[in-house]
Amino acid sequence: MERTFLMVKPDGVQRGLIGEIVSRFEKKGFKLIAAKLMTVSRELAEAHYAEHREKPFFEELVGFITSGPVFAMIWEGENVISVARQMMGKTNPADAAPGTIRGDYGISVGMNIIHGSDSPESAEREIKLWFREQDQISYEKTIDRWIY
Ligand code: RTP
Ligand code: MG
Repeated sequence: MERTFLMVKPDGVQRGLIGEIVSRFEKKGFKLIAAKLMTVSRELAEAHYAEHREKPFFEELVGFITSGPVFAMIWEGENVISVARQMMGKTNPADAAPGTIRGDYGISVGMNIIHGSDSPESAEREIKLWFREQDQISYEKTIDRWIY
């Protein structure tokens, strides 16, 4: 079963959106594998956003993600990587459809509430970067037979 890395960014935590965001993925039928509230070091932020190192917004991005606690999560389910991206909406909340997380709660591209892995390769890399193996919980949910 596929897994993805999702993170409520500092703006989402400050605005009290952790519960709302967790609730959306729970209700969809995905399974929570790991979660933690944490502050992000500059080192971790730079590693996480390494693909954007040369971009003009890199400093702003690292500054933002280290500016307050984030809520990091691993979620599991069929096609969870692409479906979670759809549930998040487009990167710029101005382009994100109503009904998506960024479409419903975001205004600016710099503070767009949530991060989600954009491919299987990113998901594997990010899960390893953010969580230890022993903090990822494998368990049965009996409701799964009503989902799959
Ligand atoms: P994320 O990685 O945070 O989940 O967002 P994403 O895949 O939708 O977008 P990505 O292209 O990976 O960009 C990472 C974050 O950089 C900020 N950004 N700012 N000022 C700008 O033009 C600009 N472009 C991107 C956004 O906060 C985006 O989430
Ligand atoms: Mg991205």
